[in-house]
Amino acid sequence: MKTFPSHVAFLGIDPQLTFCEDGGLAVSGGHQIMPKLNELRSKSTKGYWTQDWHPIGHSSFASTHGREPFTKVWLENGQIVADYDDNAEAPKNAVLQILWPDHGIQGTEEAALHPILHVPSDDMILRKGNNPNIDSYSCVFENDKKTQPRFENGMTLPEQLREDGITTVVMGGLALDVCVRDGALDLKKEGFDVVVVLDASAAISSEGKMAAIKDFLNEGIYVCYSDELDSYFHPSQHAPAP
Ligand code: VGL
Ligand code: ZN
Repeated sequence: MKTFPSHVAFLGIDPQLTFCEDGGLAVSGGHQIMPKLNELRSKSTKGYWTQDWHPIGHSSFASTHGREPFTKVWLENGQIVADYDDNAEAPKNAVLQILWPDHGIQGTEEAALHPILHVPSDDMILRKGNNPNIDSYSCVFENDKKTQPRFENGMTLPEQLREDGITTVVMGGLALDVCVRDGALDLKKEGFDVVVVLDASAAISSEGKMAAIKDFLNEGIYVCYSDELDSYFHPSQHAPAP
């Protein structure tokens, strides 16, 4: 097995039971990506993970507002100020929120990283979604696009990656069309090379998956399957072009 060069790190996004079949916010195909994440992790010297980590009654939960899951609303300081309407202007200072079923509740069994994952003890885990009033999809910015999730040591993910000499991130996880998408786009904006591995990710919807891939390609993010990574990182072993 070939390993990644030392400037390349593995990043696993929210690979939690809560996003797998039978979890609070079940993504179909969730369990099946876990062996792929193990394989990618084993190819990298450095590993980073994120964990969706919400308090009970989080403002992103439909139940908090007595609403149906998957409705779209405008939130201000965690309170609904309007329903989302395709034709209406965005209320000032409000953040668009899809209301989710309860998921990723701090300390619950289903919020833990998936039990089949091999997570070396010095890997770093970034918990996000702690603030009851702000949802947090990306591993770089919360959904207000201002505040940043931080490791226990106080560092943001881009700061930690730079300190660790990482320039390229190979990522996968759940959900491809929400947290993987937003994290990949923000890491690219921060100047990292980003590779999203499709067979190590699963999406909430197929429309969302296609839209995310379109965004990745527009922004210069690489999209591939796990069996393509060896030739990507070790191009000298490519067959010569015809
Ligand atoms: C996620 C919706 C809500 C994710 C987290 O990890 O993709 N999606 N919270
Ligand atoms: Zn969440």
